[in-house]
Amino acid sequence: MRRNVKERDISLYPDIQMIIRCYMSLFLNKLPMNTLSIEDFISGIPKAELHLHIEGTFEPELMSKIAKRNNKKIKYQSIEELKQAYNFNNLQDFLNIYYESAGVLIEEQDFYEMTWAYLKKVHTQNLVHAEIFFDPQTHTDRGIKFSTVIDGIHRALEDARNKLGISSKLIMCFLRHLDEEAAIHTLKEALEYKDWITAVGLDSSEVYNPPSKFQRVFEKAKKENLLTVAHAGEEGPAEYIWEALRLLKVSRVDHGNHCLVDENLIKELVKKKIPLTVCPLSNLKLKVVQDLKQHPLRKMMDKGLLVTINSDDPAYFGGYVNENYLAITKALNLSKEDICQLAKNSFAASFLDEEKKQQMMKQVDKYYQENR
Ligand code: ES4
Ligand code: ZN
Repeated sequence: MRRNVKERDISLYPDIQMIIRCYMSLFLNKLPMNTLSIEDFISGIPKAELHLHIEGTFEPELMSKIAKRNNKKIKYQSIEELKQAYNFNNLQDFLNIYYESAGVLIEEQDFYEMTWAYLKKVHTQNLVHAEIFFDPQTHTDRGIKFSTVIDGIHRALEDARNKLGISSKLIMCFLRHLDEEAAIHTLKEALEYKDWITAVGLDSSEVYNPPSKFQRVFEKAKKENLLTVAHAGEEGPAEYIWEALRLLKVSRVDHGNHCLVDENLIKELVKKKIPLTVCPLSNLKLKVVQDLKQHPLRKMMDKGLLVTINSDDPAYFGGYVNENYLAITKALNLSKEDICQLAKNSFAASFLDEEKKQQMMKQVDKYYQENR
């Protein structure tokens, strides 16, 4: 791991380092007594996750346990064989396995356990706020009741709020490979649980399923005071990001990588402060980028875009939120200041109220002052 020159040079001489630090902290009140490694710095910083599919947190071990309990067969002979199938060439390769695996979820308790496992995991990563997608149609199309899905997820979110101190918002996604009528039907079912849902989103196969296909259902959701977000510009073109802004009136764009080919679009996103929820390990696994060193995050930050780091489908893409921060930090040589900016962005871009956002951003600043 590369550190900046000043840190690397003095780290060769621990005694001298300590003397210099004592001197500087006493007289200049600048450097703290001990400096965290970049891994520990990332691990400890308070952060929010804004792009996370709950079905994408379903780890093979839990999947296997729930499949047995429900007498469901999974296609693969062993957990190892299943994990080996996680070798995707594109979004569709991944989605095929993701939908298949979700098929073992039957009871409310199953949805609870999957959600609770995720929250317990990220609690160890100092995640303090999560805005979570769920895909009701993946389950209702198999005969699972909408209430079974949302009751289980909601119960785990409440437990996390009470026992782990993690706050959360729920975002219901429409599957864009299905038609708009199906989305409208799903929205109607969801309205019974309006108090539990903050926003609607759009996910699944992007190419040939543009945001314009869902303009009416998003208008209906807006009329019900739901916020809107949409996956756009992951595999699809910049034009889909324009459509998400103009037709779906989104508050955030999920992914948004392909905005960089269109200077006018960048200007619009910057001017309107529309956040992009970027997912580095997802982009690598689904070959949206060939190498993390070529990831556009740095360019996005330099352009003044409000970007955040997220894990998307951590059970499939090889890392939760901290692993995403660390991988992109190493690939692009991000500094602690950059990481601090990204953590602050995660709150600024969230659906928390303004007072809470300010409070959390102050906490990040304090952490940075104490650990830089
Ligand atoms: C997804 Cl990475 C990604 N893109 C689109 N839809 C999704 N659903 C779950 N993960
Ligand atoms: Zn996603």
